[in-house]
Amino acid sequence: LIPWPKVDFTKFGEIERQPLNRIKKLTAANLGRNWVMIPAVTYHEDADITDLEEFRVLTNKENEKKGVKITMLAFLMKAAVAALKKYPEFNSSLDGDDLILKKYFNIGFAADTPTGLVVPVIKDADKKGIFELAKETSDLAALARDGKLKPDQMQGASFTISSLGGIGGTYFSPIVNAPEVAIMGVSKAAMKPVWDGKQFVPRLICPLSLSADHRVIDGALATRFNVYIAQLLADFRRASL
Ligand code: CAO
Repeated sequence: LIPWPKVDFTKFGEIERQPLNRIKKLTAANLGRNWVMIPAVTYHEDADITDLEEFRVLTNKENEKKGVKITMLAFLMKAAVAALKKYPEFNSSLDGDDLILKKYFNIGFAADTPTGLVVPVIKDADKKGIFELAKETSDLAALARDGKLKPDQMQGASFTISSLGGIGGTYFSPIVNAPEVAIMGVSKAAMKPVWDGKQFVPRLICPLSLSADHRVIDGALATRFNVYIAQLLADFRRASL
């Protein structure tokens, strides 16, 4: 690689120098390595979450007194666990010429904080219900924002979800969080006209973007995984099959 350009920016105008904090330095080193070393491809899919969002809003109304709001992220985690069980290659890591298949389901989620990006981890997400997942993600996100996450609360993820849906966006290409082999990006759901065979009907469509390490996961498998997640989100009864 040729050296990074060294420029005296003061020649062109006023500047301010800000040293990167510890989190930003760590993130930069990790993301830089992952971007260069992982041959990742991003696969996009649209999930119809009209009925799920209606159920989420209704359930939250019925449980107002419970003090926990169920979130789309909790359903995404549940759907991810079901898809990881169906397609175990996604719950793996490369170790030399071996693939390590994990029998546990720890789901990391990207959390935006004032000091940078951190990834808290929900341990044993397969053993937790939607309310529990929602409560734990919101507690961990609050700890993350306050800079109070302990190292073990950020370790051991086997798959990561990066949800930007509360902010906006249509699709994006998340960077795989090594040594994991895939990451699911979620953007903002929007009402879209969908053809039902006779007419266009308004449906709430959520964009999903799955980046996967091509050394482990080929395009057909990634697309099957995405299609399955979209089917689960469209009709969550499938998760009980
Ligand atoms: N589509 C549409 N709306 C969505 C949505 C989606 N996919 N996901 C969440 N929302 C809405 C919710 O309905 C909620 O709306 P109301 O306030 O009207 O109820 C609002 O967004 C907030 O949602 P939430 O409380 O469920 O929180 P969240 O899931 O959006 O966020 C967290 C939690 C921790 C993921 C978030 O705070 C965060 O940090 N996101 C950024 C992650 C990030 O930086 N990723 C990039 C990493 S790579 O650079």
